[in-house]
Amino acid sequence: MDKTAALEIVKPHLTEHRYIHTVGVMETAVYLADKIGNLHQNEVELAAIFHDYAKFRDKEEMRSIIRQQEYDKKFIDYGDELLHAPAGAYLVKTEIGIDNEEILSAIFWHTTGKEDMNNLEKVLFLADYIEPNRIFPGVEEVRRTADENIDEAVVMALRNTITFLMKKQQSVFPKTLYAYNDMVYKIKRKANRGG
Ligand code: DGI
Ligand code: FE
Ligand code: FE
Repeated sequence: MDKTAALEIVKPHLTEHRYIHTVGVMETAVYLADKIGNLHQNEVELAAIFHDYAKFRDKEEMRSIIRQQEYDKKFIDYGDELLHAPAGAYLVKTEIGIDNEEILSAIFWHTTGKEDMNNLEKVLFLADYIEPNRIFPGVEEVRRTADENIDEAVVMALRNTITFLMKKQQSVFPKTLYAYNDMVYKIKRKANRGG
């Protein structure tokens, strides 16, 4: 499926605001992927185009998908904002017919992150955070960092999200903390080895 066809398919599922966000994520993800170098552009585009596919689905429908597929129950317990990522991955597979596991995994983890993220998972997670239509405190610093070092930028995005949730007295999905710890550890280990 090419990007034009994918955008036409996703459009009726999104509000105009969310569609504009989606195009921003797509362009940012391709930009970040170019820096990394070893990703397939079409996979990057499709992951980005469909990442918020389920954003406006009925919450109970999404909960029932998570139960039926036996995904981690914590996706239901830690706040409704998390539902659209795993439910979206499932619906993109079953309704759109995308069965590329890399794309599906990037969509599945795009909200929370997880430990040991691969390049496509990092690119989508970060692009979702820094695409040009995002405006919130700290985003400009993450954008600048993304130009220099994608891993450092992912850590900043994770740190900001965790801090934001904590300030609002909200719980933090465990995998988000694992993602943060895992990447901080790997960046330190790399620095200690001298590159
Ligand atoms: O779907 P988007 O708005 O483009 O972005 P997203 O999929 O990253 O969702 C952002 C929302 O998810 C935002 O309200 C914060 C929330 N969120 C992200 N990580 C966690 C989280 N909420 C909880 N409870 N726990 C998390 O770890
Ligand atoms: Fe999302
Ligand atoms: Fe998004």
